[in-house]
Parts: sequence; structure tokens; C-alpha cells
Amino acid sequence: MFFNKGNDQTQDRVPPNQKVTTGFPVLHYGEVPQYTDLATEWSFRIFGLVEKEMTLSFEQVMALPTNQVQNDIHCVTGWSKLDNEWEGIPVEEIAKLAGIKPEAKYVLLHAEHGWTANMPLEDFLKPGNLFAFKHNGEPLTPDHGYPLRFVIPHLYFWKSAKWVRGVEFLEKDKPGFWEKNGYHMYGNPWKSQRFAWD
Ligand SMILES: Nc1nc2c(c(=O)[nH]1)N[C@H]1C(S)=C(S)[C@@H](COP(=O)(O)O)O[C@H]1N2
Ligand SMILES: [Mo]
Repeated sequence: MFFNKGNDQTQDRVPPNQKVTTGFPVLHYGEVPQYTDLATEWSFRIFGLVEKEMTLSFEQVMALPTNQVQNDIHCVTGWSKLDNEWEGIPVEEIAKLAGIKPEAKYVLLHAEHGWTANMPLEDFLKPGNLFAFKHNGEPLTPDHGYPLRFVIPHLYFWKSAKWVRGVEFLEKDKPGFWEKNGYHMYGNPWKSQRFAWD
């Protein structure tokens, strides 16, 4: 989806105060979940303001249509990683499945160990966002969110929940894990919306 890949426009792709890294840093709070049997230890819940609440098995999630996208990611701690390739289930598929009610205006992603991240519904639904199971052609490693992580590249990367286990649709915005701990409710990297007061 990028038309400026690899040319002198690279600078335009890096938000203020970010440094490009070619590595793939690992960043999270808490323990990396270890699964031995996804069929019994894992499920994905779609709930809140939807026509039909549901809990999907790993098999059911993996049977949904998939897509590949390429994007840049920006961590609030100052690193950006360009040209990531992700494969996963587009947000549209999740939306179609459950039917989002018109009252829904916000989304709260739920990850393993009760970790959460919030965002406006409009941002959640942006084409290109997906629930990813592959990065650069390889299955996600446990550190990077195996078996499934969210990817929303236009906000700081902390909104991209690793080990995601559900999505809740809400009428009012509700702070997630980092947002309760002083981070910005929206988190636009191009406006340096790092902390609540930015
Ligand atoms: N479940 C969960 N997801 C999370 C986090 C976390 O602590 N828990 N940290 C976020 C932050 S701050 C960043 S920068 C990215 C890092 O993803 P990576 O480790 O794959 O680079 O994951 C995000 N997703
Ligand atoms: Mo981050």
C-alpha cells in the first residue's frame, strides 16, 4: 500500500522524535503467555454493543478470510520499524460477523492477563487494520503475540494488543491498561500524543 517505499521519502514516514530500527524490539508488561493446546486454552470473544455476541475457537478464527498488509509501526518509547508485512484477519471480517450496533463508538481490546487497549471505533475499523498471525512471512513468535495480535499502525504501537483474546464494543471511551497509567487516550504518533497531557 506504500508508494514511497525505499526512496528519499523515508523521512516523511517517521514521526517526530522517532528513530528507525531494523530490529524488532519486544515490549510489554507482564509474562509471555505459553500455550500448549490452543483448542482448549484459547478463544476469541466478540462482545458488547453487537447484534450477536460470540466466542470463537482458534479454528473458527483461522477459518475467516485473511489479508496481507504492509505498514510502518511506531512505539511510544521512540522506535519505528518500517515496511512490516502482516498477515491476518481484517477488522471488517470481525465487524461483519458480529454486526456492530449503531450506538457503538469505541472499542476496548482484551488481551491475555486482563491487559486492555482502547480506541475509537472509527480508528479500529480503518482498512488495513488486522488481527495478525504472521509477521514478515513467519508465524508470530510468543514474544510478539502468538497466536494472534492486533495491528493498528496509525496509532502508537501500544494500541496493537499482543495475545489478543477479544474485542468489546462500547458507547463511551474506557481507558485501557497504559491509558490508566498515564498514556494518551488516542495516541497519534504524528502529534506525539504520548501522555495524557500531550
Ligand atoms: N497484551 C499486550 N499487548 C501489548 C503490550 C502489552 O504490554 N501487553 N505492549 C504494547 C506496546 S507498548 C508495544 S510497543 C507493542 C510491542 O510489540 P512487539 O513486542 O511485538 O514489538 O506491543 C503492544 N501490545
Ligand atoms: Mo510501546
